[in-house]
Amino acid sequence: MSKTAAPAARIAELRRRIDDANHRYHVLDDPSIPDVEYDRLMRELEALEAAHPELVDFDSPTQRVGNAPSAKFAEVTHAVPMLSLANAFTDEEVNEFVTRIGKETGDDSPVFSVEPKLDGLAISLRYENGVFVRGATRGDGTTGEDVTANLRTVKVIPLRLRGKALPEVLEVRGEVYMPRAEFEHYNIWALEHGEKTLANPRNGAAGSLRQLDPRVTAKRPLRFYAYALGEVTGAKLPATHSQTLAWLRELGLPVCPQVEVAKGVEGVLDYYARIGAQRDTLPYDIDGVVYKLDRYDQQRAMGFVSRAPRWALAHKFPAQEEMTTVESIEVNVGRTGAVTPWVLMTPVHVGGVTVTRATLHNADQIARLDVRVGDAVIVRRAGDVIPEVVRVIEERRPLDKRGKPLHPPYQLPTTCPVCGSAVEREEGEVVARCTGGLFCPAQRIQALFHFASRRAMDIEGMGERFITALVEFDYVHTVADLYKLTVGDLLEMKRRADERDGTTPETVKAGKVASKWAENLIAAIDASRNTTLERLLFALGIRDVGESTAKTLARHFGALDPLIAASEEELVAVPDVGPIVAARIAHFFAEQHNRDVIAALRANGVHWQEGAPRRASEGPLAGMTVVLTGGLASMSRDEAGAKLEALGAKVSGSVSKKTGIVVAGEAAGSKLAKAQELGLDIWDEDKLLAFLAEHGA
Ligand code: 5U1
Repeated sequence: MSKTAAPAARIAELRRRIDDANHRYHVLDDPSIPDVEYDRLMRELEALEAAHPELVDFDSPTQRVGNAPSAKFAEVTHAVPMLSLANAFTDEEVNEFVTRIGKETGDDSPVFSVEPKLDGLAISLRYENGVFVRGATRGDGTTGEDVTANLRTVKVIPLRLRGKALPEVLEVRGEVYMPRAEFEHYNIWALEHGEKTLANPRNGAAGSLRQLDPRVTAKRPLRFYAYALGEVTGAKLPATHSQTLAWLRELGLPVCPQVEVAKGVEGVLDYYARIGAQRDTLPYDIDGVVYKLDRYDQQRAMGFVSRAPRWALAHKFPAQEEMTTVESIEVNVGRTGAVTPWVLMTPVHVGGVTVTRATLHNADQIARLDVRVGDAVIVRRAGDVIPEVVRVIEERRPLDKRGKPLHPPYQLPTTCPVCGSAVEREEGEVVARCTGGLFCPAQRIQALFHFASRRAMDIEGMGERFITALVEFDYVHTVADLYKLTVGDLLEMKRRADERDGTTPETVKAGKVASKWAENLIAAIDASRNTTLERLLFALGIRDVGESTAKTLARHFGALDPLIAASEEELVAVPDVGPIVAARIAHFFAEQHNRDVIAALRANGVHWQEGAPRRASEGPLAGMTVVLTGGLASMSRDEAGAKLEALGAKVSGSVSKKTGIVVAGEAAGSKLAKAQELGLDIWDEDKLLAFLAEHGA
């Protein structure tokens, strides 16, 4: 249809094409048109609707974000109550559940639909004749809050269902959640834009939906997975839950890709173990898995007890949140001077590990939580991330005789507890920093620790105790001083540290062990002199220059001096370097003391190979993102990554629709599965080797 066709017809076509592109992009993860084309269609639709306001429809893709914040949410009575789930924590409880079903249905190996239990917020979506008309929170199960305007901003939630035979009424229940990576990205963005950061993905999801202004929700990276039905009229339901999920997918609703069917108790426990093993690598937080009897006739036979179906069970992973008491509030001073508050707590067992410390992130978080000494707090440990305080239980706050809190609100120190320099917080920054720079021993220790770390200069044996002693006894002021150390220095320093700590006795054997230790360490320092430009750049600890940026800079400039001489404009031209990072790099090299350190490193024999600049637009894999997964027989993944990068590729750790090639080695797992699901180009090791050989890498 041409653009000159009647506006109503063109508007209908644009809406259909945009809805289709949204579905392909957000639900199927398989974009059909480039972003620029999408933007163009959207702009054309907006212009047409602006010119013909009488044609604007509530379900138009332009109408996702309204602009009137509401004063409060209206109440919604659910046509069919939103259920809760019985919980199980042990295999025995799961066994009892399956046995009970076996007895009551006569099926001794029943089939279950098995699903991850997402850690988000349960909601209900109501579609009438295919159009999304209302969305509500679970509330108490009978009455929830009307959050329609906010849910309309969640792009994976279709405003109109797909297909021809649509039910008159379809209520879909599911979970709104925030993917872990998107949560991290959001917080980085929020820090850069002076907005409040989110405490964790679950709070992020729940808090975002409860915003009175949908424009705020629209900025939050929310997703949704459907997992159950509410009221349905005007449609014949399938016979099983798994078929229902397939039907919901056809209607354009997102369903979690990890949903499976499993048979009997062995099947469900196997699923529990597999999902448990993948838990830290899944893109979203979960707190267990859910088993649902698949056949609806069997579900009906089992019925309900109060609000929980007897045909479903949540099998929870060990708790990742526990309650404990704050014993003191301390601060750490990091490599860049960042002052990070944390709490020392009464030891508590969380998710299988005893924890005594939890981070409070920054002053904003302290203010938001109002954590005080003596408070009872909920601490949360997710995957291998640092435990964090998520909530204070205010009712348990210790009070004095007059009923006033025993401890005042906590304030960050105004001077650095390590070096006494002022602690300052720049305008618009969330993080407060010690202004002592390398004068501050804490910053010096962290800078050395980072410099020596495996992915930087890779100096084996430089543990924290040793580095602390080097700084405390004044053997090194800058990282370049490491290369002036002698075996004699190390032995002398060790003797002083032992004397002070009253540790090792002076025996001949101890003396020999110490000599060997010192010789090994000096040899490791010596070996690190021969390095690469990208390792050196990462090791220097320039703020916001991580491994990936260091690699890009090394490739782009080829040598250190042109990078030192580069202006901010030249730096912004480097892929993935934005104005803030460009300013940080330029500022770092403009400081005379940093240039002195680099000169001293060179003078002390640190060297690396330099070459011609290689811009990202060069090489046979230029512009291509490659993910390596599984084990390779012929080389390590790091080596393969370096070779691919030398051919222009960007090597990434996660698979997405933007990934160009996935190299799958031995025992590749969830990344390979995702690549297959997205229909990406997948190479085995032979294909990789042939490609590298063909391009002389
Ligand atoms: N994955 C999943 N989570 N979840 C929560 N399925 C599921 N089902 C639920 C709930 C409360 O309830 C159904 C049994 C209706």
